[in-house]
Amino acid sequence: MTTLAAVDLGASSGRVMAARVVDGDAGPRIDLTEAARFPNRAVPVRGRLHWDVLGLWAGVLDGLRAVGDAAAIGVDSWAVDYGLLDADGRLLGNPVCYRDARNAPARDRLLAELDPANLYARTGIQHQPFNTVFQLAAEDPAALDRADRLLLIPDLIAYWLSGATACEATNASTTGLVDQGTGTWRHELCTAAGFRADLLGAITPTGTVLGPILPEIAAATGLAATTQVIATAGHDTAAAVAAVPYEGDRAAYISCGTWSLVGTERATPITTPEALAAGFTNERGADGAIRFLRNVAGLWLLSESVDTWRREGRDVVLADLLADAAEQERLRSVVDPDDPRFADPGDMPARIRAYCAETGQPVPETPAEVAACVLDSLALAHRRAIDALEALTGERIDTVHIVGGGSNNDLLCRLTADATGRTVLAGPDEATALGNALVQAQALGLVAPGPAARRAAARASAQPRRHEPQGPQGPWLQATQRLLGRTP
Ligand code: LRH
Repeated sequence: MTTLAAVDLGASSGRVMAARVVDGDAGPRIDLTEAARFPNRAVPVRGRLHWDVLGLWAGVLDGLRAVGDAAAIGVDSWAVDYGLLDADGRLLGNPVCYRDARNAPARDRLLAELDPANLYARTGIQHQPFNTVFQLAAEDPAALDRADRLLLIPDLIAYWLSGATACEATNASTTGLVDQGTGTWRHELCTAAGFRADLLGAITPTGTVLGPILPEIAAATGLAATTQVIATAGHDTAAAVAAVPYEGDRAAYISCGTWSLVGTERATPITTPEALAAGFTNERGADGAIRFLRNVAGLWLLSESVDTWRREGRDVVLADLLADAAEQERLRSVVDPDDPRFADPGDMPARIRAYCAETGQPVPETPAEVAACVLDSLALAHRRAIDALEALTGERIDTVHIVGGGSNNDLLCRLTADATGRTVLAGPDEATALGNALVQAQALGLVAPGPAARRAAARASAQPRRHEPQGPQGPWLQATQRLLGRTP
């Protein structure tokens, strides 16, 4: 039995999982146990939202100490964000959070210069304000002058662990700077965004063994000096998609947490004007396949609501809130979770109420009413994305795999089954850590190469829960039309 450490950093928490590769009857599988979990949140300082990356680093070291013994370590995190290093490898300030307000004007400026449809055809990446290319266009020029190297968050942690600078491929694809055909940097986009292309190193294939941990890390964690650091699928969504336990064809995934990433995997990208208009992106998967998906603002709306209520001094217990939300009248009022007003941190219940008032719907007052509105709306947004997926790919979808933390939310899974009229298979909840570990296991030869062997190991590691759709489709269809017709 070999133990691997999967470091998974999310927007609201980080964790270090001990992943044991076990040879079972159904072939190799991975048993996960949590070694450490620590909170994460964006911190506003002088009008800018930052990540406390050193706090996360301390959590990673604590977690590795708790794992105690590991053959290898892989790190994944949310996409697009980065740290800048000087020529001595020192971090030039706290990374800025992708939700910072600086990005949208920079995006609009760059899109006015670069034809949006043409940019989409080149990179395959949807024009989200937080794409690294737009963040860099908004970056302080003095910091860019002083910088010698840019590292995306998982690559930064891997650098601190190993001393090796990498730029792992799945996460690199989210920057909006990579050519979707060749998989290499498009230097003219660096110039357009106003930074030197040599800040970016060569793109590192997913699964590359970067080298052993530094002696100081071995001393700090008690891990053996031979512990290898592996460039696993560094984009958390790519790691989660790598662990979807598909049972057959015609399946889509929803990697559900802060975001709901709704998509399928394909051999080729779709960069038509229709795909651009429908909000779809073409990111790279662990095996180089395309993750054709749409970002839906996910449980962020609920977690920000809960934070607001707690700040107001209310004692909110999530399980009770969800039980109460399940009892509410369905589809009483719905919002478009992707409305830009919900993107920034803040008083989400007030924004939801304002949206409902502006669109002439009943205004949800109690936490249970707000939670019901959010979950109905998310289920509807899932439906909208799945319908668009079918239309854009021309392929039917019968089954929807919900993986990630949101797969533990039975109400959301049930509502998604009802709203989409499709079977929902829920779990694994730790799909990201599982995918992270599976890619490491393949790099070490513990699981055979290729997607088929990895999927078999994912299936052997997880037993999804099945939700069949209940009730008529009519109300969901009408609510979808109502939502689209009433978007303020
Ligand atoms: C989910 C995620 C998503 C990105 C967003 C910035 O954690 O990585 O895939 O679009 O964060």
